[in-house]
Amino acid sequence: MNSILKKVKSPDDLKKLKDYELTILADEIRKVLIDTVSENGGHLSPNLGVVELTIAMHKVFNSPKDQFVWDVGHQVYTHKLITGRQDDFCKLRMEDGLSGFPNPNESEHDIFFQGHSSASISSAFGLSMAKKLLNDPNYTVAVIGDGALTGGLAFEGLNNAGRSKNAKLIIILNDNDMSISKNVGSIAKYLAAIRTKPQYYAIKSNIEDSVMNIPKGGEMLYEKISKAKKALKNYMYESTLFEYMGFRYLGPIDGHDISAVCDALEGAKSLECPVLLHVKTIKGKGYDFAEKLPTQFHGTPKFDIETGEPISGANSFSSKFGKYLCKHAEDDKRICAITAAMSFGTGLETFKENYKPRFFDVGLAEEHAVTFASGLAKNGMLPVFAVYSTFLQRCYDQLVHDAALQNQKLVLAIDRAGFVGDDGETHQGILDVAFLNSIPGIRVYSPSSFNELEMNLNRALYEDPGVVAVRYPRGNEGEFPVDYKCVDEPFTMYGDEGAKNVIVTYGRLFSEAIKAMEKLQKKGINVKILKLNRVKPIDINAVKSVLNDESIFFFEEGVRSGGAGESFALKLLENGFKGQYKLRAVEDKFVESASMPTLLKKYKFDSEGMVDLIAGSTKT
Ligand SMILES: Cc1ncc(C[n+]2csc(CCOP(=O)(O)OP(=O)(O)O)c2C)c(N)n1
Repeated sequence: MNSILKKVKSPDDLKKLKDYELTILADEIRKVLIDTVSENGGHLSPNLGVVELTIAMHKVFNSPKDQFVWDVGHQVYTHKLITGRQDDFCKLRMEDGLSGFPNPNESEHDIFFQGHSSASISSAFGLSMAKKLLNDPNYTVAVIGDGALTGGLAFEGLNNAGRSKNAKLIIILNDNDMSISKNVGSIAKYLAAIRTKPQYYAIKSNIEDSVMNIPKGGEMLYEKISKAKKALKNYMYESTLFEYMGFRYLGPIDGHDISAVCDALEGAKSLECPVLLHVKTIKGKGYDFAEKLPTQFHGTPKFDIETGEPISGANSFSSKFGKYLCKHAEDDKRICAITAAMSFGTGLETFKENYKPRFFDVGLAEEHAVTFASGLAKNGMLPVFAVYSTFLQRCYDQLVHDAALQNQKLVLAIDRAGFVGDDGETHQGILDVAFLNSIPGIRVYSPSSFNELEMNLNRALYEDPGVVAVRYPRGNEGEFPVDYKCVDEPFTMYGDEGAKNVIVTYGRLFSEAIKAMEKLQKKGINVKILKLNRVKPIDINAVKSVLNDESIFFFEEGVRSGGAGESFALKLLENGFKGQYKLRAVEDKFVESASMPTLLKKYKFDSEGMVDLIAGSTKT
C-alpha cells in the first residue's frame, strides 16, 4: 500500500515518476489525507481539491529554489507529504507534530507562516522582486483561492505585481467556486463568467500539436493558425481583468488533469512576465461526503470515514450566539448580521436563512466589514459583525477611524477569543483584549457561560453606547457549581467574601478558577474569585472590592502587554493597593498548535497551574 507515495521522499523523487504513476500517487495521497483528517481533524475539502495541482507544481518547479506561497495556507497537506514530511503526517495539528499550515520551522519548502488570507500575491511579489535584484533566476509561485481573492489585500498585490516587467512571478488562481461557503460578490460572478469561456490555453497546445503533425503543408497551416491564435489570444487577453492589471492570463484549465496543469505551468514559465494561471478544481474532490458538503468538510473535527459524521457535536458559544441573535432579529428589524466568509463557523447559518435581506457575507474582507457596518449604523441599522478574534486583528484602523471615532453603534461578536487549539500560531485569539484596550470608547465583555453571553449581547445591543465587543471562546462553556448565579453586572464576586487571597479572571478561565479555589480550600488556603464580566473599562468598584486584600492573582488567557491584567494592576496601584500582585498571562510570544487542554496546562492556566502559583505565593 502507498507504494509510490512511500518512494517520494522529496520533490526530486516525484520528478522521476511517469505520468501514470503521478495519477496513482494522487490517489494514494487522497487516501492519506482522508485517513489522517478523520483521525486528527483539519482542513479536508480544500486539500482534496489541490492534490493534482500540487503534484504538477512540484513536477514543473524546483522547490525550494522556486518558492511556493500558499494563500491562507490551509491547503498544504499534499505539499507537506511531498516535501519529506510523510513520517510525521500522522501527527498533523498535534503538539510536537506538523502544523496544519505552512511553517518555515518545519521545512525549507515552507516560505512563510500563513493562516490569514489574501496575502500571497503581495508576499510572492516581494520574493520575486528580491530575486530580480539579486539576479536569482528562479520562480515564485503564489496559489490563491477564489475566496481569498475577495480580500482587498489580494488586489493591492495584483495592482502592483502586474506592473513588474520580466518578473518570474506566477499566480495560480485555484477556482472552486467556494470560499468556506459558496463564494460571494462580483469577483465570484466574474470568475464564473470567465470559467465558461473557451479555453485559450488548451486550444493553443492542441492546435500546435495536431497541425505540426500534418505531413505536407503542416507548417503553412501552422503559420495561418498562429495568426488566428494571436487574434484569439488578444481577444482573451484583452478580456480579462487580470490582463488589464498587467498579467498574462492563461486558462481556465482543469486543475485535476496533472499533465494539463504541467503543460500550463511550463507555458507560464516560458513567458517572461507575471502570469496568472486560472485552474478549476472541485473542493472535496475524491471523497463523496466532502464533495457534497464542502463547507462542513472545509475544516472538520474528527469524523467517521464510512458515514461522514463528525465525532463531536457539543454545544458551542458560536451556535448559542447565532440563536440569540436570531431571537433579537425577529423583533428588531434594525439588526443586521455581517460575516467575512465565516457564516458557518460563527453560527450565522440560521440567520442567513431566515433574515436574508439583513444578512451580509462580505467575502474575506474584515476591514470592509467594519467600515460597512459603520455605514449601516450611521443610517439607523444595528449591525453585528461576527468575526474570529484573530481575523479582527486586520481591522484595527477601521475600528479606530470608521467605528469608534465616529461613535457608531455597532456590535462585535468576537468568536474564538483566547486559545483556539490546533489551528496554531496564526489563529490564536490572544490579542483582541490588548488591541481593543487601546481604542477609546470601546466596551468589551467576556462571558464565561452561555447565559452570560446572552446577557452581554443584550447589553451590547440595547444598553451600552458606541462600539461594544462581546468576546467568547471556541467550543462549549465550562462547568459551574449549582450555586453560581450569572449576574448582569460588570463584575461578580464568588466564594468566601472574607478571604484575603483573590483570583481575578474572566472568560473561559473562570471555570478553572472555581476548580482551583476548591483545591486550594482543601490545602487550607482560602481564596475568593473576582470575575470580570466587562474587561474594558474595568469597573472601579471591582478594583475597590479587593483593595484591602493581601494577594491578588490575575489569570489572563491573552497577551500580558496591554491586557486587562495590566489595566487592573494600574488601577490598584493608583488606588493605594499595598499587597502582592501576580499576573499570569501569555508572555511576549506566539502560541503554538496543540489541543486546548494541552495549551491550558502548558501555559499554566488550568486549575493545577493556578493552584501551584497561589500555593507557592501564600502563607497557609
Ligand atoms: C483574513 C482571513 N479571514 C478568514 C479566514 C478563514 N478562512 C480560511 S479559508 C477560507 C476560505 C478560503 O476560500 P478559498 O481561498 O477559495 O480557498 P478554498 O478553501 O476554497 O480552497 C476562510 C474564509 C482566513 N483564513 N483569513
